[in-house]
Amino acid sequence: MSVLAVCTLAGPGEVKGVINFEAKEAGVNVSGTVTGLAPGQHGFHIHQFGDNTNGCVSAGGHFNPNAKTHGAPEDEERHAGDLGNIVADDSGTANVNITDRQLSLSGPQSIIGRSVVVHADIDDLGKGGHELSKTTGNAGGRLACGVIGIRKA
Ligand SMILES: [Cu+2]
Ligand SMILES: [Zn+2]
Repeated sequence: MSVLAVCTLAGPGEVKGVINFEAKEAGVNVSGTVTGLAPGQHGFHIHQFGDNTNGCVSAGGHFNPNAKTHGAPEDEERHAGDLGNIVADDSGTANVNITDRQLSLSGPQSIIGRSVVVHADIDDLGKGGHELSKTTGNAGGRLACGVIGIRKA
């Protein structure tokens, strides 16, 4: 039976959503909807801690179990948590459907118990030349976050 996980996104503002995770042959499928965004691209990552005690700040940095630098989802050199950007339409809704080979829902690098974070700005995927490009993609503030948990089937 495949492992299912889910994350409810919330923050101090209007942004919210639900993201589902399912382990498949081709990788982990990440799907769901985020609403309340400004139209355009927003950085979308798995962060290290499933801790929201001080809001999304407590989620820490990008989940990076292999000590890599920040990159694009298709890069070999990337944080495991680097899922790139989601794109909100004119109504502020982003429909997410990503299949990622570096994510795992089991074993020592499982993302269960960690956080999803949606950012205010675009993730430059490590290529923006900003001092933060190689750590965060310079994706700006944290609009919403949530802890990834095991989903009721
Ligand atoms: Cu992030
Ligand atoms: Zn990263």
